[in-house]
Amino acid sequence: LSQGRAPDFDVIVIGAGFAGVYLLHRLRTDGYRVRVIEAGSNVGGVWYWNTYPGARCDVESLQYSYSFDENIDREWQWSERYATQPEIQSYIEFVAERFDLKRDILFNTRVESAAFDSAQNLWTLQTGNDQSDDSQSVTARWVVMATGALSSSKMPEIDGKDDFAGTTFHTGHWPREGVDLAGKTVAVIGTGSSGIQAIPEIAKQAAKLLVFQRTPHFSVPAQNGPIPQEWREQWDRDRQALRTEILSTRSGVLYDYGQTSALSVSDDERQREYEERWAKGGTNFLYAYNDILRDEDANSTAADFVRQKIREIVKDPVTADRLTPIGYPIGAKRICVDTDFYATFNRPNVTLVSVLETPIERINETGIKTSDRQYDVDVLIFATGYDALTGSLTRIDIRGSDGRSLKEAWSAGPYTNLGLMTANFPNMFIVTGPGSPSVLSNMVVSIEHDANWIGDTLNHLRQIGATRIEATEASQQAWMDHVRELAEATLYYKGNSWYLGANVPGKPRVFMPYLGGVDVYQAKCAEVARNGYPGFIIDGGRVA
Ligand code: NA7
Repeated sequence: LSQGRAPDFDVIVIGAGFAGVYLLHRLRTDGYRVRVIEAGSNVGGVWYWNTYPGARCDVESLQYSYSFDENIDREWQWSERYATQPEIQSYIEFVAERFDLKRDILFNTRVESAAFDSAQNLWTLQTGNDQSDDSQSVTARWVVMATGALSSSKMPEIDGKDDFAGTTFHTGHWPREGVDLAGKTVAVIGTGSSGIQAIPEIAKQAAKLLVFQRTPHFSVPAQNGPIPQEWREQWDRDRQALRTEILSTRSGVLYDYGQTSALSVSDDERQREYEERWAKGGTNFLYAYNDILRDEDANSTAADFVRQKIREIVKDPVTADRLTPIGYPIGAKRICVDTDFYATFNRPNVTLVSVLETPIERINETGIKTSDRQYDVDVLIFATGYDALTGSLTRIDIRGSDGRSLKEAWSAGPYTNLGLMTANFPNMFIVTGPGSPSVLSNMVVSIEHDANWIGDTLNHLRQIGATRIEATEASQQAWMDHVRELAEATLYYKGNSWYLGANVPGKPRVFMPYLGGVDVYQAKCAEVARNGYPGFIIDGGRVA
């Protein structure tokens, strides 16, 4: 680069999911030259890739949607309480079209590397695509990683994965042309949220379904259906007030947050409360009392209730036993929300294999070999999860101001100030990054917040004529200590979850989401901006 060359763009946003789509609209409206780079052929992000049968959101549709434009909010009518993947995908496309966003999105293009030039304060990105070996180079002053917290899929460490001769894929890369499962013997490995949503649908299509489960997960019923008329009317009437109320909650979701301890009420009353919440459906169940995620005894009351439900629903006692989660608190691994998951095991064409009892030895040409037998299958589906929060960032070769890669900088765990920036990677912002509420909040609410904070920050920098901002090492150390302390005070710390990186061998055990609440988090971010960005360095130390 010649000295002083203007960057190709003011901002490059990586990813065109909920975050990238809104960022493009917001930053373009504010007058920036923005380019979004997206690996898929359309907008949507995880909702573009996760086309497996049964894929659906487990936050209510009315709340899992943008708030920034009242017109789109009014115009779009969700058909169900919990929207399906196709409906969410159509919604994101509808928004992209409304604001004519696609003309500034480069599709079918992957960012392979990004390097910061400290002399000129700009980023150079190398991109590639699956169709050719060509690599393009593009520069920008600012880069926003809108790459998703659960978008880097994770294959299991099982020998012989490549030997399988039949059809095989990960739920996060379901074949776009669809798969015909009729008459087939299908195996699903993994029973987290994706598996639990897909399994009941696959069971209806396939001749035979084998489910390979490692840890049984806790799941509550969605009780999905049409949006109740009175709720829809209330939403239409009080939309603004409800949207504001959402921001005053811990999770960015209007739940019925119980204010008392589970241990402060009688057994009968507690049972009634859990029954009521079970019948209403959704993760609201976990908020029945204020100490379910803090106190082991309180937690056991909720966990035992779900265990009892499993025994009631599943007819074969051995299968019921295998499906029953033990040894970790409910909620410590992300709670799943299902439609007929447990009842699916009453179908004659469905078999549960516990790999804790009979471990998978290897995958071979015809199927799966466990310690006790061979299972021949036509289709092998991995519902084995994601390298959460950091995976989509560290798989890009990102080099900061000292030439070090992000992967190296985060080798002992991710460090960010407020989840938004990391030291030595100036001018790079992260949306819903590690250290922010992210996956423990309503993602759309957190995405809009982060995008607005980034937009406001860029406006501030433009106003003062600054070309560089970075987080300090001290601020991110303090912030991540705070994130850890908050987590240590809860039962979230007691599960082998992807919140802790436990599902990826070798990943440092660091609790990544911020647990202080969406309300508190957003107030803290606003305060930092208001106070002139303490914890960040602007233009090498100039006082803003
Ligand atoms: P999850 O929740 O990480 O689930 C992955 C599942 O795959 C889980 O049951 C794992 O068991 C299982 N798994 C992983 N590796 C193996 C091996 N080697 N053998 C057997 N089973 C294995 O991912 P999801 O896609 O379901 O959900 C991710 C999030 O996306 C979800 O929470 C929503 O927020 C959206 P384990 O529990 O590790 O024993």
